[in-house]
Amino acid sequence: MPSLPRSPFAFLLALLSFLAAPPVAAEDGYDLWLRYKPLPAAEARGYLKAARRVVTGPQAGETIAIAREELARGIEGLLRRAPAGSTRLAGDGAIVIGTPKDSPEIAALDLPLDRAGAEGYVIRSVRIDGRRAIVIAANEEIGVLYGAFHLLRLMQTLQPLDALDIVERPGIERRLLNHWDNLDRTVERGYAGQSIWDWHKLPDYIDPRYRDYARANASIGINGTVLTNVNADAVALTPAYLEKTAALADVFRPYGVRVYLTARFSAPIEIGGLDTADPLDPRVRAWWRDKASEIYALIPDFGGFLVKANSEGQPGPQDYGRTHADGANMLAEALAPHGGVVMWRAFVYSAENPDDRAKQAYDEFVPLDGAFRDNVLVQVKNGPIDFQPREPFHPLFGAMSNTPLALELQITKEYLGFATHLVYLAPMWKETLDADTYAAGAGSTVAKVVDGSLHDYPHTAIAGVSNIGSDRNWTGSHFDQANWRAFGRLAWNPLLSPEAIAEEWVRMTFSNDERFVAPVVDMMLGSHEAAVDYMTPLGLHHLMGTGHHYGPAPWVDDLDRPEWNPVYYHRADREGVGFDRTETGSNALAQYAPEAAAAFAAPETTPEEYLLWFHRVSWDFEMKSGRTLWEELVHRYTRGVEKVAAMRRTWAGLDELIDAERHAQVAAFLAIQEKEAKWWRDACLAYFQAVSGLPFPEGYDPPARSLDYYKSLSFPYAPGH
Ligand code: GCV
Repeated sequence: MPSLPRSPFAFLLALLSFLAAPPVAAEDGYDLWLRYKPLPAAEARGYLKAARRVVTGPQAGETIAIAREELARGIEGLLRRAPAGSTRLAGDGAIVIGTPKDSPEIAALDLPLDRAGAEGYVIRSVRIDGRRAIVIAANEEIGVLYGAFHLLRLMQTLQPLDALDIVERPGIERRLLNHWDNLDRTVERGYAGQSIWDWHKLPDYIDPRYRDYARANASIGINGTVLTNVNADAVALTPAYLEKTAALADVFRPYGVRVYLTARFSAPIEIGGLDTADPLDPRVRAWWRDKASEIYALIPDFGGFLVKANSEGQPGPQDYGRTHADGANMLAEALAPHGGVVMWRAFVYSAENPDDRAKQAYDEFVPLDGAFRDNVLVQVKNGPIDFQPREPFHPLFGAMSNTPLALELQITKEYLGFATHLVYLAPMWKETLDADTYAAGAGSTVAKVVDGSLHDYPHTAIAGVSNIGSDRNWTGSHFDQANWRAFGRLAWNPLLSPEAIAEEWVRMTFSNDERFVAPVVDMMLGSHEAAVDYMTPLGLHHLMGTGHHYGPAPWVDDLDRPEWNPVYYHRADREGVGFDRTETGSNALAQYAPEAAAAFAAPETTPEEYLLWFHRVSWDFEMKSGRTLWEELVHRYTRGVEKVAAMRRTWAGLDELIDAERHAQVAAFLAIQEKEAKWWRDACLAYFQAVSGLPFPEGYDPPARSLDYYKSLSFPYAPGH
């Protein structure tokens, strides 16, 4: 217990200092990274010299007005100064914002706006009529808003504001969230409450959250959102629902966020009264053309359709003996006159096809390369199976030089511990973006395929399956906000480092206190590898519980479709474990360019994190550590649990540096994560031990419970399913 000061004077001093430094106020996470809490006094004073007033031109439109308000809000919060808005310069310290069309000051400056494109911006320290100012200039209003958020980020993260000389433009044209939100407000693979779209009350009630959602997205450069689940409902395309979508589009428009919808392929039958959805039937084509016109009459900047077809039970062109290209092109033709695009998903695999599931998308789509209309993008998940904790990059990225490929990432953590596990996903996404496809020689990274620089695509896109819901903190956990932000930041610039993104997020979301920033960034950077260790180390994959994907179930072998069973993926038996995808097995390896495949060709030279993805090896296979494969498996599972325990300890020691409310929730979630990491470890090792018949290596605790116990657990109400 702390000792009380002895003299009354000392007591008074202690009391005064306590009152002068009130505890950090509780926060519920609603403000995300846009908190604008007061900066330390010295920095705030310095910034006020450079940024005390916002100046807009006389013709400024709605988006510039939003940028002005945002800057004003930032200055007021961060610098504790009510900023004077103005259309005139008056002394030093103005932030002059606008485009050459609406701001005479900006038009008169010689700025490199040709390098900023339609959505980019220039931020510069300048002198105007002898007065020191900062300009945020862009070709279009949305660039001004993006630039305003950039300037605020500099202040929020305590960067210098003198001598600014920044030119930014996004690397990818369409940076989209994909909501897997259903019209009844359930969210497929959603762990943050209900859907934020309150369809029933739309279009008459506009929840203020919609604007905050658009604002948050604009702050990280996300410029589109697919509102509905890819397991689509045709009702979303009925007139009543299009009106609702139009109401959302109206809210999002000034923030540069366009709406898209998923198109159910059988909609012409379900809501159109036709008896077919055959893409070559003229009546079907006419129906989609009319539907597109109806949509654009309500939403002139509608982005287009996202389609899941002939996949996991969804209808599609193959129901009529047609190809994916036939289906996509029909929709593309309907959207083309209005400027819309089709994003056609390559996530296909079939129960009737006995070949390795990992090969099926490539086999179906590569023969169609070049057969798609200009306004079609084929949307490909990062890996060939399904958002596993670790997958090698999808071979389609190296094989479709004549078709724009969009990259689909999953922000929601379906296979990575739902909302309660702290797993920062940027390092995983970077592995895909940086992977070399060798499509056009060395250096043909997935990032260069996706951003169009390798094949000069007419359109480029990247999609993140949203983790947003109605929870007060938006994403179900405070740390999952970092994944939303990281997706936006990488979509804007795929070259950014996970570390830089984590650091700015920590500073903006929690604190600039170095005692907090460094350990938390470290925790985040190690968190993905920790999850891989305690869930699916060494290239194992799809060991999750049936349907809901919560927790371990490597023993499942009785589901209808072979590839729904974990045993299909790990193939463990007395002799060994792993999926042989070399030429002695499924030969999925042949779908990669020879230079890329070479890295995975032999078990001895394959990076160990992909070993069991590509190879089946015996339990006594010697690993780089000198351990046998079995010992290494035990080691990695154990290491994963230890890493989570270490994250917990780190976090516990940071309690005085941030508000108690958020600290407590993160601490509680880390406790859940540690418990579940242990469960993963014990259940998987109990199973693999039973299969291999090997003794538990010395120095490692055996599983806490019997294999039968782990098998008996059931989760009928796990969320998101
Ligand atoms: C939207 C996985 C998920 C499904 C999801 C599907 C897809 O299979 O478990 O919930 O469905 O991927 O991406 O279409």
